[in-house]
Amino acid sequence: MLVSLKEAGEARPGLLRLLLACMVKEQSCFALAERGHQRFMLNDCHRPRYHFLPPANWMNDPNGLIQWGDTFHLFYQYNPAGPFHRNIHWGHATSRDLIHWQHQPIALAPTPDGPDADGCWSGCAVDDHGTPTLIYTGFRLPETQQPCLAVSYDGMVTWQKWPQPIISAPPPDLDLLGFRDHTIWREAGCWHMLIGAGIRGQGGAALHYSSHDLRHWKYEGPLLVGDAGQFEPIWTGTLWECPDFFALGDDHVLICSVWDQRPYYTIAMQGSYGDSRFTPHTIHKLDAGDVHFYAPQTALLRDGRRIMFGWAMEGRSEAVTRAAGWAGVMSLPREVKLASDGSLVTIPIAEVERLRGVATQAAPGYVSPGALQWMAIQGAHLELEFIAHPPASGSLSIWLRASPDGSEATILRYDTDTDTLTLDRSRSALAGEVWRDSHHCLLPLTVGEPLHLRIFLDGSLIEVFANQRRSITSRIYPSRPDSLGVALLAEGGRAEVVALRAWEMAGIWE
Ligand code: DQQ
Repeated sequence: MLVSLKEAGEARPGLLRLLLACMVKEQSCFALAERGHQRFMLNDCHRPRYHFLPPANWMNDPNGLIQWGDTFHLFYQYNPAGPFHRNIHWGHATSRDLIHWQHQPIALAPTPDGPDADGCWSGCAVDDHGTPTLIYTGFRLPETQQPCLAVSYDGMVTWQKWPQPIISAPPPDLDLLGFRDHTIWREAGCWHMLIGAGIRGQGGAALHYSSHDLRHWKYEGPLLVGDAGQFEPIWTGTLWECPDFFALGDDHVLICSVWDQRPYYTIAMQGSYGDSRFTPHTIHKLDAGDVHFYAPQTALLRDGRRIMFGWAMEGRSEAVTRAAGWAGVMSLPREVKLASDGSLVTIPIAEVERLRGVATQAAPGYVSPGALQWMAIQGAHLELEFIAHPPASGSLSIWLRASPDGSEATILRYDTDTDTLTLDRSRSALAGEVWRDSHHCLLPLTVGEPLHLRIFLDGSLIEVFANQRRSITSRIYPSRPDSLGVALLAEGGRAEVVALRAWEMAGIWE
């Protein structure tokens, strides 16, 4: 295991001794660090309890999501040396129900002098006729990215790397900005793979390859190339990271994470696939929380559901993150479905309800305009279900993580006149180096249709699912310990509350 003591010492000086001990025996390192960090982070009110995250340090993309026997495996981009993105490994966790997780030893670590010497970047897992196989991006400074492969013969405990990259270089006729991240599927007796890329002067691209043995690949051309200059209906950036591609209903779906100097958001395109090309008919942002729902990956389960995890990036300064000792959270597992109008939606998988504990509920009634109405609900790790008819003109807001005087609050507002749902973070934290911009999405309601929100609060993570159509994932860092309240505010007219229920959510660690 590669641990930079300088970085570790910078991140948490108190852990330096622990990490020195870790160098003696790699596998015990993880367990030791886990125990040390867990003690240290026990009182961290921003740390989520029912969303997946590593015991400590940095996590970004979900990788290699796969169902194997009766176990789900989730790998993830991980830096065991500190809460910052460097020298990336593949962390590993397992679950029997996609909700409760157990940490496993690190799966992949960079090999000095190997094609992944400076990082094992994102990729996927496949079942190669009974052998678990990881295809990932080997990264070497300054900018070499090469597809690599590793297999496990002991039930995914240890991994053996294929000695050389499985594709030595990108197609020579393409001037690329990046060549990384993999999704693989079977089609007509053959393996197919997409690699995320960006073609200089054109835009993001998903490059299509085929293979009979996962080790020798033929370039089939670009599945799709974006247009970096176009901003309508959605700007698709200069590089596509973490492509994911699958059939859904009569359509195919291509999901890409839009990058240009930095991550922006994730797009989902629905369209038709044939002759090695994809023709999108629709494109939309997958989640209105933009950068806080990034690099998602899906897996098809044996029961037919396609499920997805996304990475919820931090929304606070690097200095504060380093002091916290951890960074990055996974979204709840979501099911990817088609709504009745044929559009793609993501909703929490049904199993999430197993985490529901003590319930509180508010009586149905009306919210008069202009006066903040406090609810008898408190908490930082809650699920809320809110069904209401907003005023015919004006807005209805639910204040979350609100301090008793209302000065600190995260405000989720539905504006009837503009059909817009807004997650307003401007007052989420009265103090601290945190991001305070708002997220918006259009949510036109049909005649008589109520606003129906499911809201998941988990420390610094908030996930909102609106009318089974839209989601907003974001990060908030309330500064006051008493910012735990929930209140309603109608403006411009009276709102009718049909139901407001809340559950205390249980933790997910086995
Ligand atoms: N994260 C990985 C890359 C990917 C990016 C590196 C997306 O493989 O493009 O950690 O967040």
